[in-house]
Amino acid sequence: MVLLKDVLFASFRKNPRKYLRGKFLDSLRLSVKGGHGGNGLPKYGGVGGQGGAVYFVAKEGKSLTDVVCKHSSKRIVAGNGEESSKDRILGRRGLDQRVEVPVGIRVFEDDGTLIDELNEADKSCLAAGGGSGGCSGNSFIGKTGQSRTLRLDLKLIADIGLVGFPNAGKSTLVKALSNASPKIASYPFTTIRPQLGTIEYEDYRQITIADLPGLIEGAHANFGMGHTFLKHVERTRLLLIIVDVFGFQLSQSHRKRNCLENIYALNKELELYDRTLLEKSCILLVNKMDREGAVEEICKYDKYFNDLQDGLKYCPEELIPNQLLNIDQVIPISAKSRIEVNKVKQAVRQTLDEKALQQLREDENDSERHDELRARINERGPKVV
Ligand SMILES: Nc1nc2c(ncn2[C@@H]2O[C@H](COP(=O)(O)OP(=O)(O)O)[C@@H](O)[C@H]2O)c(=O)[nH]1
Ligand SMILES: [Mg+2]
Repeated sequence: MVLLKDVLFASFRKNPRKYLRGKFLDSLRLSVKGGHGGNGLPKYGGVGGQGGAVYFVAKEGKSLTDVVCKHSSKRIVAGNGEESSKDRILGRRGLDQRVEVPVGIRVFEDDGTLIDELNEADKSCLAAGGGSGGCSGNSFIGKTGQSRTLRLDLKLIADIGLVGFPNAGKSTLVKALSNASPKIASYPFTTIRPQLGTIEYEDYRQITIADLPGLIEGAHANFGMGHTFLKHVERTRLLLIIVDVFGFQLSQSHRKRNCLENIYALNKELELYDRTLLEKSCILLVNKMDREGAVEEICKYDKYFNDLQDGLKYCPEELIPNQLLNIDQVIPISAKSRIEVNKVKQAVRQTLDEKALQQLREDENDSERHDELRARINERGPKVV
């Protein structure tokens, strides 16, 4: 019998594939449950099968939207263990559920406790264990599986995070530098999801870059898309800050900001999101230098790019940050010129290589220091290996 209620619900229920198409998800709550252990058979000392477990497995090319499309109820339950029977004394283990998630996922419990990070392809984590099968130790009664609600949080893993206000030329640059094909238009907010591109070099070295859209002045107060995508900057090793040499005006009701003010505004937004982001190395790109009058415009401000402290005298009070960006290099460019884009390509590689070398030296020093310490302890007391 078909109830009216079912008909109504069916018509209201959205098709998850359809309504999620094109939507970028970077956080998802799921409830997971391990399978119930099968009961044992006391008469024959039979042991019930262990309940199946739920695992998250990181896979390249997967998105959280794929997870929702596959498990639209957002409840994932593994199979129950088989009961022990006369024909099969040892019950079979329940079927495991392996949920494929994107690389870069962090798994949290509902109370915010971090369970695991899946930063490499094929890495897996146990989301919910199965209940043990019934045996003599538990009166032959199978146990229930673990049940909990987990939050999956995605942070893209890219070497470089590209940060700038709308229309600065982020998408144009990512497209010119890499194999990504972001949308480009002369109106703000063309990119509403982060774009990942890979920069390839002749010696096959690859560097990934993330175009992080939607940042506007006042994002900390949740204007525009707020800081939605800034969390993806946390895991990058280098910040590329890009500004339009002619500045930016969000709308008629907003003040027009020149390019120096834009740098302070970006600085402020990064600081308000997470102060530690300002400790990252950063390269400043002043874009659209091919446009008429660009050279005159940049000459007004360029001495302050390398000395942001001095430029603060021109910074409107509401934009003054407490801590200034750590600018390594300033490159005036035109994202439309191949030669200049190539300069950026070489500069980012050089900076990243230098950072990697520095890290290596620090690690070596650390290990030398450990060796020294170990030797000194061994001289005094029991041997430490
Ligand atoms: N003249 C000139 N226009 C540019 C340059 N870079 C980007 N643009 C234009 O600026 C507009 C915004 O670029 P887009 O890459 O979509 O900016 P986004 O919002 O930061 O991603 C587009 O019309 C681009 O064609 C440049 O170097 N020179
Ligand atoms: Mg864009």
